[in-house]
Amino acid sequence: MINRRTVTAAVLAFGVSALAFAAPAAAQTKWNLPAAYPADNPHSENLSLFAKDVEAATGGKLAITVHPGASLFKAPEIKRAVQSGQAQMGEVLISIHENEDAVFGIDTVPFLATSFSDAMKLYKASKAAVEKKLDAQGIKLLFMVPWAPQGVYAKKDLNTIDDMKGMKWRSYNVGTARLGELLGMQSVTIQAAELPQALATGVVNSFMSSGGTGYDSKVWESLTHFYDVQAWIPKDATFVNKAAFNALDKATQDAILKAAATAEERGWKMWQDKAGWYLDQLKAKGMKVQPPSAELAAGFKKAGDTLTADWLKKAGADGQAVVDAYKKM
Ligand code: PCA
Repeated sequence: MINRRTVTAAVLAFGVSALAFAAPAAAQTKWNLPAAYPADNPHSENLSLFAKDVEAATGGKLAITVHPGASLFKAPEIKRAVQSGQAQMGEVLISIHENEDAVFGIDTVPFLATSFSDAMKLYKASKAAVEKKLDAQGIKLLFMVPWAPQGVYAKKDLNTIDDMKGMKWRSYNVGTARLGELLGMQSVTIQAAELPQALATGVVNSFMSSGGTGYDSKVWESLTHFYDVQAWIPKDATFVNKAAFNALDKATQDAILKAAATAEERGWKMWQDKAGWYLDQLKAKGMKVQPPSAELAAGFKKAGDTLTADWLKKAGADGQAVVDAYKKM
C-alpha cells in the first residue's frame, strides 16, 4: 500500500535529484589565486593564461581569479593562505620558504644550476622531494617556472667583493640574506612588490635578482650597474589546497593538471625567450650591464661555497641525495 508519506518522500526525492542534476551545469566554482609578482611579469601573464585554459576546459565551471602584485596576500603569506584554505591556489617564489625546509631552497644553492637547461635538470631531480614536503603541508604542487639567472644591481663599480661592504642590500630569501651578511652588507628583506619604493626612497642601494625584477622595479631610476653573476635560477611554484582539489570532480581535476602542464612548458619558454630582452632593456635605459671581473666572480664563488656548505648541512642526507641525482643527469 502506498501511503501519503511515501508519496511525499518520492516527490521530494525526485525534486531533490532533479535539482542536483540541474545544479552542476549552472554552478560555477570561483577560486582565488594570489600571486606575488606584477601583472605584466611573465609569471603573472602565464597564470592568467593558465586560468583561461582551466575555465575553457571546464566549460566555465571553474573560474580562477589571479590576483597579481601581492594584492590579495603578501608574498610570504601566500603559501600559508593556501595551506589554510583562505585561498584555493597560489603562486610565489618557493625559496622564500627555505626556513621551513631546506629542500625549498635547493634552486638557490649558488652556482649549482645557472643555465636554463641545468635548472630544468635540477627541477627534475628535486621535484619529488618538494612535492612530498608540500603534500605533507596539505598543498598540491601544480607547476614551477623559473626566473632568469640572478645578478647583482649596484650604484657603483664593483671591482672586488670588498667593494660591496656596507652597501644597503635588499634580500628576498635565506640565500640572499646570508650573502648580504657574509659580504658585510646591511641586509633587509623586502619582497618584489615593495622593491620599487625601497629603491626610490634609498632604503636599499643594491640587490640580487633577475633582469625581470630590475625591469619591473624601474631600477635604472635609482641604480646604475648590473653584474651578470648568474648565481642561480630560482623558481616560482604554483600550488593548490589539496582538500579543495580533492573535492573537485575528476574531469575538473584533469583540466587543472593539463593546464598546469601547459603552463609549466609555456613559462619556461617565456623566461628563456625574455631573459636577454630584459638585460637589453636595462642597457637601453643607460645601465652598465656587464659580467663580473674574474676577481669579483672569485669573491662570489667563495661566498657561494659557504652558502652551499650551509645548505648541505641543513638539508642533510635527503638534500645530498637530490644534489647527487642532479649531478648524474
Ligand atoms: N625576482 C624575484 C625573485 C627572483 C627574481 O628574479 C625578486 O627579486 O623578488
